[in-house]
Amino acid sequence: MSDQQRREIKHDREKAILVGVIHGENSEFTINEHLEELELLVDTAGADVVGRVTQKLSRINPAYYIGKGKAEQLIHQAEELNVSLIIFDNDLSPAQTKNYQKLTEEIKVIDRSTLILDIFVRHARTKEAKTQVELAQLEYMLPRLTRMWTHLERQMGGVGTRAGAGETQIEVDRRMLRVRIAKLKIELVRIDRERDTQSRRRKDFFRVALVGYTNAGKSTVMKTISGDDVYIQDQLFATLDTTVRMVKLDEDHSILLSDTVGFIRKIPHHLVASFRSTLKEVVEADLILIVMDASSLQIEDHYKTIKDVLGDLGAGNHESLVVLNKIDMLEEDGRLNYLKREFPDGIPISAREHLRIDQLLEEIKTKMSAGYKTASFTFSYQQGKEMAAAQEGVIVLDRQYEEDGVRMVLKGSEQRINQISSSLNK
Ligand SMILES: Nc1nc2c(ncn2[C@@H]2O[C@H](COP(=O)(O)OP(=O)(O)OP(=O)(O)O)[C@@H](O)[C@H]2O)c(=O)[nH]1
Ligand SMILES: [Mg+2]
Repeated sequence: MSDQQRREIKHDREKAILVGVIHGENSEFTINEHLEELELLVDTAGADVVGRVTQKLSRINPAYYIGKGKAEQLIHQAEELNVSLIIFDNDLSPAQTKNYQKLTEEIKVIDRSTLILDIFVRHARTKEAKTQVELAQLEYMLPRLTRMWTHLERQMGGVGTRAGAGETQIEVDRRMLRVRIAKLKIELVRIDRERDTQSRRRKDFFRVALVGYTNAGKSTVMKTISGDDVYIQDQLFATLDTTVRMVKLDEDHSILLSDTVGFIRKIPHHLVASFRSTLKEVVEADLILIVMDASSLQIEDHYKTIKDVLGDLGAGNHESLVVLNKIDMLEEDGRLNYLKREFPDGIPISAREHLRIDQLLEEIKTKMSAGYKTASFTFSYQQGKEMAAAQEGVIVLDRQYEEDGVRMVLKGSEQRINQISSSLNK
């Protein structure tokens, strides 16, 4: 792309103002960090931030979120700056969204969830991701859909109105939306069933899932460990699907490694719900690698978000390892010491610079051997019943028919293998 083209593209980008509210426990510092993240989201969605507005509030205004005077001032400022987009870091209620539409026809006033959904629409590539995103978007829109809104949507384009679902939304009323939602749900059940068949085949392997905040470097870890070319971008939600790769750690240890969609603070509830089938690989994993960006000052918040989403998915108590990625970015030792205190079992690595990857692989192997054990057993030809019972819930790695009986090498959880041994030694 030439500089000229790049300038033109830049020129086409919409301008946005961000709004954050200092309220309750949230300090000004926290709000600024949140707005920093919101700015990254806006950039990923293809718009430029030209201003930030914050207001300290003891009470949220049900009509405009911020005070009415402040809301009018905000619209005025946006008009002056030629801004077409105002984005609240907090979720706006359907009523608040409608009230803003009464204040301005030209400027779109949206919230963080709408923006995240918009990015998901842009980044969805596979049929599954597209279906899931559309479902989440329609469910989010349903209570917010009004005549006036659809009328406005028709005139506006760009961020926040991008039509994956938008086209349908313009044409149809709520009832039609509900029909579409029902259809998408059926479609997802079908996709889910297909995934089930695939995942049954994967059951015999040790499955490791990469999870983490968006942009933490999950796909880079995947690339470094598997050696495969995967999609890596310095933007939020580059990955929306699940990729699974068979990785041979050494002669005795092979794992199935999966990389999937990242998490974010206040991720819209509908999104997590509709991405359940994509996230199945996480739910079924034997080991979860929680990949964190060690250079982020919001690392504790990120960790909390990840734990919350894992809990929601029913994977809160899975075996896990904390991976502190991007340590090449840490400038002072103090920071590393702090991280070591905060995450005593964390494994510091740099996926991009290939630093300490061996240590990570060793830790994975340790977890594997803790969970899995291989043992060899010989069954006499009279022990047909015992032999059949022993094969339940384990993997038969080898089977040899010898003179005195059948020799089998079995692999399974430590508990299961010990159980077989003691039943045979009785
Ligand atoms: N400095 C540094 N940058 C890294 C490292 N690992 C990844 N990155 C960069 O971080 C950015 C995000 O990396 P990805 O691997 O796409 O992150 P992800 O977690 O898969 O992100 P999403 O799929 O968008 O959720 C890219 O620009 C990477 O080059 C690292 O160890 N050090
Ligand atoms: Mg990724």
